[in-house]
Amino acid sequence: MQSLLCLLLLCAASSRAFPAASDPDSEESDIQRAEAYLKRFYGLDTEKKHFTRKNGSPFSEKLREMQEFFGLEVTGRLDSETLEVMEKPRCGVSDVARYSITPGNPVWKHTEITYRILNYTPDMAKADVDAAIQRALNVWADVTPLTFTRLYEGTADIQISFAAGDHRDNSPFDGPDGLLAHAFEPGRGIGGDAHFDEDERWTKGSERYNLFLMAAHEFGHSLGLSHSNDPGALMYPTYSSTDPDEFRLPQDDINGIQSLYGESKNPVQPTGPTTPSICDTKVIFDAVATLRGEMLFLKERFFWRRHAQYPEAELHFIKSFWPSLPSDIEAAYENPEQDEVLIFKGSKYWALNGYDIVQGYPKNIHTLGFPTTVKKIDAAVYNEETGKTFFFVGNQYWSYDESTRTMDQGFPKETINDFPGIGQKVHAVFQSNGFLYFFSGKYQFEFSMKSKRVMRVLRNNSWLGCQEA
Ligand SMILES: [Ca+2]
Ligand SMILES: [Ca+2]
Ligand SMILES: [Ca+2]
Ligand SMILES: [Zn+2]
Ligand SMILES: [Zn+2]
Repeated sequence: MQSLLCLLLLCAASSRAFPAASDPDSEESDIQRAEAYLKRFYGLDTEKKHFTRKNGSPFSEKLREMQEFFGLEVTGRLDSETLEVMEKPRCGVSDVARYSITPGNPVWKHTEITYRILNYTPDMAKADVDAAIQRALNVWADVTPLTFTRLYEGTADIQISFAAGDHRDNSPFDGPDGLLAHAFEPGRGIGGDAHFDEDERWTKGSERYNLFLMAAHEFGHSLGLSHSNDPGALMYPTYSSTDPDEFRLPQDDINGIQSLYGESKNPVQPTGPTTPSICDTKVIFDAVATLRGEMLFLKERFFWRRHAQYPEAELHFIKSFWPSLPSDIEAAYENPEQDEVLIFKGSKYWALNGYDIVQGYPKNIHTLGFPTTVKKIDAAVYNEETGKTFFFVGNQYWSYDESTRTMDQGFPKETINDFPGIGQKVHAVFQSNGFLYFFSGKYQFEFSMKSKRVMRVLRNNSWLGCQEA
């Protein structure tokens, strides 16, 4: 388990830095793995005569379909990015609607749904399994008129079980990782049932794989939802990198389930988080920092990673790169001399060295010399020319000397006095080519350090590479 996680992180860290392996043996096995993936999740028919992988062949067409679904560059070629996504642990249900001939999705005709837990995993206490299943069903009950009643005998609509390998439904599991679980759409018999791969280690905490998160996803299928291509959605096919304690059902899933069953009877309709868009011109970033020539734009559970050679920024979960970091980061800056990115939230801060968190962190911001009246940092940026880091707090800023590791005398000062034009609270700031880019409310200000003035006002999303007109 631990080694898979490291492998994934390594892949993520190195995918852009190194070309894909060109060893012909590994290339052939990559292609075979890709074929198996497309066969299972995209209905690729490998039994057809004259099967080829040429451009325009069924293989490359299905590959394009898969690349489009996951928001990858649509090339029809098996590149390292595509392989990386195929390696991710995921749900066993296909990404294309299985009964495309039947219009609409099958749904339950009754609202009082029954469920039964047929057996338990030895990985968790029974009471914890019961609680995870119940909470996962409540995720859906909270936003629909559906109710879930537990049966202890007989046949329920949703029969829940743990099984390993072949378990007689023509959809065998595959040992640890890979396929984690699957569920059947509403219907009689096996319809609605949810199966969890017993070869996984199921947990109630944040370690992989959290049973509640996976069950909430599977019950979406049990109720008639198919996979969503919104990377922030619960119904996205790969295992969610969300803190189970902070989980809230995303709006995309609420819209999906309500289109099948209608709104909840609750007088206040629940709403959920939406996945940020690179085309939102007024996006408010929590923090922005550079990282080894790339740019990181942090927002809620996510960050965009902008690589100079690629036209569009990629959206990732913070947790999929740094599992122990919280969401809603408040400030971040890169200190290239130390090769560290410092991340701030509340009175805590973390030092990242690439994809590792430096030992001994988080630390308290007051160890940097802030008085106890400072409860959090709004934005931070390192100035390469002076070796000073500016911390912005409200309408004031502080200057920290990285070489002596002390706060400079005479601070805080009013931001507007030293950065004319930057009068509001600073949400995020970073440095590039001698300019500071201040994000303040709906606008971004390009501030020249030389001439000490704002040169341009930009849209907040100007760095993300939105392709829309
Ligand atoms: Ca059933
Ligand atoms: Ca598995
Ligand atoms: Ca901020
Ligand atoms: Zn699924
Ligand atoms: Zn099964």
